[in-house]
Formats: sequence, C-alpha cells, structure tokens
Amino acid sequence: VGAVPQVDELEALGRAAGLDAVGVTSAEPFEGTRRILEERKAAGIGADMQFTYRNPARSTDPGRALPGARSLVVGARRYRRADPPAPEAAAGAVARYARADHYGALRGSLDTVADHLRSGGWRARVVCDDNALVDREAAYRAGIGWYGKNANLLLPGEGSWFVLGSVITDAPLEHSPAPVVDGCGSCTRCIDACPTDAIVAPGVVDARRCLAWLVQAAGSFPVEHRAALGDRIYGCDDCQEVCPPNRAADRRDVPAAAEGDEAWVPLVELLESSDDVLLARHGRWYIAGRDPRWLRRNALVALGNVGDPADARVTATLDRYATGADALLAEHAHWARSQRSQRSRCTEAPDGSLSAPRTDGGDA
Ligand code: B12
Ligand code: SF4
Ligand code: SF4
Repeated sequence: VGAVPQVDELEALGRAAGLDAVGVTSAEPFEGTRRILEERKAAGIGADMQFTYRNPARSTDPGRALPGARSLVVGARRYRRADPPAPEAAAGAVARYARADHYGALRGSLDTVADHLRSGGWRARVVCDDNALVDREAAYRAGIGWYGKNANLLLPGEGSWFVLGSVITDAPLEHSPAPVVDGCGSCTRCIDACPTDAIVAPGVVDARRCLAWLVQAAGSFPVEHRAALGDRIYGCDDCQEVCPPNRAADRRDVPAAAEGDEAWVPLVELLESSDDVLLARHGRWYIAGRDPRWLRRNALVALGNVGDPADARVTATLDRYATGADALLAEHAHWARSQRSQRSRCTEAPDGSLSAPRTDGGDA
C-alpha cells in the first residue's frame, strides 16, 4: 500500500465532490450505541423497525462491515432546498430528505473518497443509510455535529438538514478533534412541536409514535395519530422546521428547488395509480415490503385531513376505496370520509382558518 493519506487531502477531495462537512474517527465499535439500541428495542421504542435495530452488534461495529477497519471518514451533505410551489389539487407532503435522491448524491461523494483510498492500496467501503452502521454516531464521533434533542445531528452554524454517511477503511488515518459540544442549551422547541409527542426524552424518539416511522410501517395507521398526520404522505419535518439553528441557516441561504424535486404528490392521482406507476415514481422511498398499498393508506388518511369536502373527484375516490375489496384500505377510506365530513361542518374564521363549530352553547 501507499503512504497513509493526509486527512486534509481527503477532506478537500470530499468537499470538491459535494460534501459539506468531513470528519475522521476511529473504527472502534460504538459500545454505548449498541447498548442504547438494545435497551430501546427491549423497551419497545424501536417499534418493529429492522434497519440498524435488526442486529445492534453488527450495526455498531465498523469491523463487521469491513474486516480490518481502522478509520471512518464521515461525510455530511446538505439536502435543504426551497419549496416548489404547492399544486392546487389536494396534495400529499413529502419531507425534505425524500424529495430527491439525496442518499444517492451522498454515496456518490463518498465514492470519490473511497476510490482515492483504494487507489493507494487501502480497502474502503461506503455505507450510508445502510443497516450496517449507525450513521449519526459515526458523525458525532468524527466531530461533525452534536445530537439535538430531536435526535438529529446538528452541524455547528448549519443545523440538521444534512444526510450522513461514512467510508470505512483499513487506512490508519489521523482522527478529527473531539466531538462537538451540545448546542441546544435550554431550547425545547422540537419536543414541544412534535405533533404526536414522540420525543419522549431529549434525544429519544419513540418510533411507535413518530410519523416518520408510521408512514413507512406496514399495517393499519394508528387511529389516534391519523389527524396529526395532516397532509403528509412520506416523512415528517416538524421537529426540524422549528429548530432555531435550522431557521437561522434557512434565513441565510437556501438553494432554489431543483428540477424534479418532489415536494407534493397529488393525492387523488396517487390513489388512482397502478402499483407499477407508484413503484416507478416512489420506489426510492422505504415502503414496507415494497407494497404500494402502504402509500395508498397514507394518502387516504391525508385526503381525509385535507381533501376539499366539495370536490367530487375526492368523494368518488374515497367512495371507491370505501367499497373496495381491500378491507384495510376500506377502513382508512371510511375514516377519511368521516374526518372530511367533520371538517365540512367546521366554520371558516375571518382569517381563513378553520375552527370547529361551538357545541358548548356558551357565550364567552
Ligand atoms: C431507524 C431510523 C429512523 C427511525 C428512528 C429514528 C431514530 N431517532 O432513531 C425513523 C423512521 C423514525 C426515522 C426518522 C427520521 N430519520 Co432516520 N434513520 C434511521 C436509521 C436507519 C437508523 C437510526 C438508528 O440507528 N437509530 C438508533 C438510535 C439509538 O439512535 P438515535 O436516536 O440517534 O440515538 C442517539 C441519541 O439518543 C444519542 N444520545 C444518547 N444519549 C443522549 C442524551 C441527550 C440529551 C441527547 C440529545 C442525545 C443522546 O445517542 C444515541 C445513540 O447514538 C438512520 C440511518 C443509519 N443507518 O444510521 C437514519 C437517519 C438517522 N435518519 C435520518 C433522517 C433524515 C430522518 C428524518 C429527519 C426523516 C424525515 N424527515 O422524516 C426523521 C427524523 C426523526 C427523528 N427526530 O429522529 C438521517 C439523520 C440525519 C441527521 N442529520 O441526523 C439518518 C442518519 C439517515 C442518513 N444516513 O442521513 N429514522
Ligand atoms: S419526525 Fe415528526 S413525529 Fe417524528 S419526532 Fe420529529 S416531529 Fe415528531
Ligand atoms: S429545536 Fe432546540 S432543542 Fe430541538 S434540536 Fe433544535 S436547538 Fe436543539
């Protein structure tokens, strides 16, 4: 093998390939994270998620992903872009990280670093949103950011709109300085803003209540969280939208939306599309069992929450599902119809917001 690459050189290479931050840490197992994963799994907080929860001993040991691993070169890539205009028809909202293939872009950047290491005779493997490694902990150890109370990793002065990944290598690289110190202070905005109270302690998300998991999970959407889903069909950004470091970064500079950014999906159209069309359009997303039925389920709930009560196409679509052969989707369509008719009984306030009609007969 050649000389051990300089960290500056790898960082410059990574940045030129589109990374916004680069750090290096050792490939020692993440013992504390393994214990946390096991504890949360035992407490039920991990729901029935697989991913890194499937085998905590594996997902916290870089040496299992690349035998002989000595270092991790960790990269962060920004995914925040401006919102494209909302369509007129009832539309399902897509979280920012899922509007384009940001993981693919990050992998591409990390591949450049991995190729450079390989060209010097070292071994290198890229992992990013992979079951093989817990990405946030790698980034924390590499000094890229701190753990926010919403569990996301925040970059100093930049916030959390970043996807994270690593190059695991057997090169004995010099490590970055110590992890970044906490930047949340006394703020609790994310905890207060979570629509389902899923942040059960600072840095601890209960997946059983987190909308970002519930839209991905198979099965019935829990009735108690359906109204909170609002117009979302994939992902949830509330605990990041309210975050002051993100807001400060957003005020400074937000790149324009890119061609093809998929921030909205017309709901009736989604519900009228075939499996093939849905998988061709949204197959990049994590959909349990790659079964578009779960996307339809989300769309039915969203249509109940935001579909125009006077729109005949919405009515026809909900009726078709409510009387269809799929009992689970029929139940969601029934819920959506009743949610929609409750909303149509609401009165419109002068500021345009909807409020429920008074039922208490009071005059205060
Ligand atoms: C499973 C998973 C989920 C699950 C569970 C999320 C979770 N909090 O664990 C669900 C489906 C809910 C989810 C949602 C989202 N996810 Co996700 N997800 C993952 C995945 C596959 C594994 C995460 C994991 O192992 N969690 C296990 C637990 C143990 O980790 P943790 O919550 O981070 O726990 C740490 C903290 O608690 C901290 N800690 C310990 N003690 C204390 C004490 C205090 C006070 C604090 C503050 C912290 C702290 O240490 C723990 C262990 O390291 C990773 C990809 C990967 N391979 O790593 C992406 C990943 C974490 N997700 C990501 C994203 C973008 C999201 C969403 C923003 C997407 C969206 N808009 O809908 C949401 C955010 C929800 C949230 N608030 O966390 C990014 C995060 C990027 C970032 N900057 O942090 C990742 C890293 C994907 C990637 N490669 O970029 N995700
Ligand atoms: S992603 Fe949404 S539901 Fe999950 S913790 Fe954040 S605000 Fe709560
Ligand atoms: S909203 Fe406040 S507490 Fe939550 S992650 Fe952001 S800075 Fe930290």
